[in-house]
Amino acid sequence: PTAPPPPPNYGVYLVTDSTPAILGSRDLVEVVEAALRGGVTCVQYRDKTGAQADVVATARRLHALTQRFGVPLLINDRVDVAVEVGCEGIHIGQDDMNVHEARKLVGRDKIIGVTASNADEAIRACEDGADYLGLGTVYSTATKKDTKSIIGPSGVRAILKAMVEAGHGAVPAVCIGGISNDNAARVLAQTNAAPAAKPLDGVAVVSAIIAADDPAEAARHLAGHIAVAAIPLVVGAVGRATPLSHNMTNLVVQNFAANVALAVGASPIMSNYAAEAADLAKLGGALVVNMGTVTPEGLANYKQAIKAYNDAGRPIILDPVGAGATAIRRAATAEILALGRFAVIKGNVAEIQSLYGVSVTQRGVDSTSELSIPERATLAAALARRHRTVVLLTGPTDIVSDGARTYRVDNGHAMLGRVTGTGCTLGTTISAMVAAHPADALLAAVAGAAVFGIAAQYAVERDEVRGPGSFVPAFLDELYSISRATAEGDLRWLVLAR
Ligand code: 3NM
Ligand code: MG
Repeated sequence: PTAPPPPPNYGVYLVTDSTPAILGSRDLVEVVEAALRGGVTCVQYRDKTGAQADVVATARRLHALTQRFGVPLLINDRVDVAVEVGCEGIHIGQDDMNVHEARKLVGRDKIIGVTASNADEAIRACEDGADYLGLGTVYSTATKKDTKSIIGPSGVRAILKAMVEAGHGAVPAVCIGGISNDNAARVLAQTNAAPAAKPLDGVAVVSAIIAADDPAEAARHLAGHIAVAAIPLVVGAVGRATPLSHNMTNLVVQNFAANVALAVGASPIMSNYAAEAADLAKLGGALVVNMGTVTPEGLANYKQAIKAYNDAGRPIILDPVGAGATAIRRAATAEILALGRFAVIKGNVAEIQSLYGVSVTQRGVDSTSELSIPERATLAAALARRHRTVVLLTGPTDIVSDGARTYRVDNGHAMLGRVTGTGCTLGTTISAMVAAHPADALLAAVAGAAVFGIAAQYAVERDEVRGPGSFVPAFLDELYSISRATAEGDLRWLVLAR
């Protein structure tokens, strides 16, 4: 089944600059390619002065590249170039063509972004049908000398608030101007600080990437800041929504999974009877299909529930426990993968390899593989691309990938492997995060994996924890208190490795 194309992701938004002062003597397309490898999610080609034929030629090369990465290409100002190249849209400033004129030229389906430096401009752009806004100038910058007002993070926040009050809270927004790897985390924290009306969807940069010695590494850093900034937003959304976490799971973990769901702020229901799924799918939650104990009856129930959640447009987390262990499980997972769409597929290396079609021998349902981290990242990204999903590949380092963006989360503790059901309850945790933050299942999964792993780290440090038995209650306590603190924006505990 083919999923609808994902909405544009403005998280790490690259604006290009071809001037020698910023690009140097490098080839723009090569620099953008490196940036895309590092995790850039949206590219705006900005060349105010180049000759039309040159700009069109470069735009075509950039478009071939961004299409390979599944990332939108927008053209700054030069609407005719966008129309000629057929790329995904345009970005216009207050001094450029107005939105109505531009819309007539590019058509309904293209993206139109608009720069705004105050609430009036932002609201007018939204009313005119802008698809997203660039808010700035945040800090003065050598990249654009004719900037009008320097508004800082507080100015960005005021515009976001005005957008929500005017009923345009759903229009994505990024900020621009002087954002660097040194200040991105602070800008995001200040802009999104509680009570934030609406968080930023990303940051737009020119020199932080184009002028960097290593554009891929610079993009990777920025992507890390975006992910860390998303964690309190995701966990806070769980706390506010108390989303249903519907678990179709195995006998061993039902109680533990329900307690984990409660600890992270979700509302668990453990129901393996799929006739209920159509009603439950209407409640705004997410479904966990955990194939820990596969039976013919169970498989029929999974299939019915998956259809119900897909029909309702609600996310499903697939946990193909022991996928490669037996012929029965291989066949069952193949059947399920062909049948439905999944927001996240979570598994250890052997399970993910099995789903990808690598023949593996798996002992029991425990993880045994020895793949290196780059090999794991490649595997996760490949499976994610094939099924248009997010893959969470668990291990001492968790890998989370949507095929374009790949994160590693190094939180966790070996004690998680000495207790049954921690993998399964991670699936439950992810279901809560994705239910509350469906717009970006990748960052929701990163947030879930990070919070889960950090709770384990904190639990083992407690005096009373002497082994697996005392670990479990301590882990639940930490998960509970970390989720609450995170929802309130307290990130002091957070150690997220990129
Ligand atoms: N537009 P850097 S500031 C292209 O405020 C652009 O609208 C801005 O470059 C605006 O990331 C800007 O190198 C340049 O500071 C941003
Ligand atoms: Mg402009």
